[in-house]
Amino acid sequence: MDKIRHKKRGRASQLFLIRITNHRRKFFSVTFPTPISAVASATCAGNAATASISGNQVSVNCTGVPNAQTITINLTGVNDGTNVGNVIVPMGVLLGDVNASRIVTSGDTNLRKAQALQPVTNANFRNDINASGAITTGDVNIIKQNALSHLPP
Ligand SMILES: [Ca+2]
Repeated sequence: MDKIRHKKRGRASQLFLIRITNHRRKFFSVTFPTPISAVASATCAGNAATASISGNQVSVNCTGVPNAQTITINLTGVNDGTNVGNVIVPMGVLLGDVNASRIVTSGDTNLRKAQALQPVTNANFRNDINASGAITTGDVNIIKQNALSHLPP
């Protein structure tokens, strides 16, 4: 299950979404309503990150992301050619929460089992928790190890 969040920030007309595109690399992208020409800097959970721009999408490569916390992705100096501003995106990170329910339960185990041995795609990559490139019992073990861990309210 893909994790897509719609957030409204700043100007009422400004809408963007964040999507985890590749959790192996802690790689996130933020989509803006207009093409972006520059981003001055990026951080994830306070750690320096790299940002790359493709049209109206800014991809952020995060490192040192803590588990079971709501982290903040900060983009400073986001420039769309007309406006320059900073963008703050809060995002929950929870290892083993395959179904994005904000808590690790048997529901995550069941969803992972349904994807067992399927090829890892953009649609089911959340099930490959250990980033091995395959959906196996190793992923279930991580869910079990993190059972009942949850994001803060
Ligand atoms: Ca869950």
